[in-house]
Amino acid sequence: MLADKDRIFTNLYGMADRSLKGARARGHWDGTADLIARGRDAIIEEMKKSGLRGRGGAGFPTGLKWSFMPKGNDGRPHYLVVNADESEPGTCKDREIMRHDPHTLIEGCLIASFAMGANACYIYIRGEYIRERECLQAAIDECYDAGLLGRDAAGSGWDFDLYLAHGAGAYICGEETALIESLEGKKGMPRLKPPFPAGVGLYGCPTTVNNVESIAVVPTILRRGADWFAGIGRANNTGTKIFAISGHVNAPCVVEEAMSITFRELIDRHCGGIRGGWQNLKAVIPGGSSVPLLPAAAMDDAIMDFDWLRDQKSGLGTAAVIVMDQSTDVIKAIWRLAKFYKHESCGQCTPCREGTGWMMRVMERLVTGDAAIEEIDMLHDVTKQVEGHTICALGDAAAWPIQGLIRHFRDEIEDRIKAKQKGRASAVAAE
Ligand code: L3W
Ligand code: SF4
Repeated sequence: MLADKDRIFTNLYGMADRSLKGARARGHWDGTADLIARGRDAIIEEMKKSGLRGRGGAGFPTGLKWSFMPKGNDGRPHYLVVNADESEPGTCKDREIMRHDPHTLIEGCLIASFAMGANACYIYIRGEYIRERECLQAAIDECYDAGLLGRDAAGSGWDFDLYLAHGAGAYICGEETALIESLEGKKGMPRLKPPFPAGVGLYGCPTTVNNVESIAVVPTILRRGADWFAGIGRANNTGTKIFAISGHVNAPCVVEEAMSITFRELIDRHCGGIRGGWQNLKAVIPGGSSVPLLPAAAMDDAIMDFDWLRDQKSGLGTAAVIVMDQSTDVIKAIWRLAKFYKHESCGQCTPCREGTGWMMRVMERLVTGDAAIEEIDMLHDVTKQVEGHTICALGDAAAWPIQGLIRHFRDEIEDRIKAKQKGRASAVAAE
């Protein structure tokens, strides 16, 4: 369990003043120039030591990612891009940071940009986040007025500009290279990787794309030290983590907790338990719609972190925990996700463009029971044809929830098909 003194996001619920004055009172922007004076290499080393892994879904080590940025000056500007296109179903954690704690993100942008030699940073914010955009812009304006951004930002000697760019409602623009395309004014379509953005990113220049939460924790890690951050959670899964818990719990919430907290403690402590009691739990999607669901039995001793959930063939993803009780039609729930991915596919690669539609249509028949039993294996085969064969991870994200459904709820799918067949046979006999 996370002690109050270890919370990074001290205004997650908007109970305090989110303005610069309030943020300063809570310790933000305190000695920023001194943190920067440590130098690029020292900052990147400290981030590596902290063990921070990206909070946007992939869990890639943040310090390592920063170290991919070229060290020397090859004449190209460097950029930091903050991925605030929070669109993963179930995910609403970055929203709370931008609404209520924008200064920790802005200070993080300055420090991270300095560490990577970037004089400019773009925050790409989800188009629907209008209120968050206004909060963030107001905070950015305050920072320019106070000399924390712009020339000699925060007295650090580093010139730094921060821009806010608005998305237009496409989920795929949360994929880092589609986001870059969109920032460049083009249609948001993912690029092939490699080259990775660190080599060829925004306008062909070295770019690092990081999630909002990943950047917002940077100032506190540097102030309190990598060892403090690494001491929370467990090896390879360190630090604090914001969970967004929705669905059939008594009190859905967004909460900052220790990484590797057990599922049971997370739900009992912060959500008042499962609706109807723990025996009523049916399944959980532990990390946003892109990771496979797990059945109740697997959640008994579940540890909410990257490695434990990966070992269960699921994942921490964005830490959007979607809880489903016994009243849930899990087949229909996964069909709804299949529909989402079909709608959000950018269509540029065949396995995803065709596969998402195909998977959605079979899922539709599984929901009503109007499928043949053999179609379950056929559907699984199709997910395997899509997985790993596409330009970006959306193809995998569309395949994995269906694989999870078949892995854990095959009986329920078969029962529905058999019940439908039996119903049909009885109707024919009655005629
Ligand atoms: C340089 C190398 N850079 C990897 C960088 C890469 C990226 C990061 C992670 O997808 C996942 C996806 C969604 N040299 C590098 C390198 N990098 N090798 O490291 O890369 P990768 O490919 O593992 O993941 P990704 O493409 O960033 C992200 C899943 O997250 N997801 C989706 C979340 C959606 C949101 C949202 O709503 N905005 O976050 C949730 O689980 O399915 O698997 O930066 O460049 N050799
Ligand atoms: Fe577009 Fe899907 Fe291919 Fe990604 S996997 S590039 S979303 S068609």
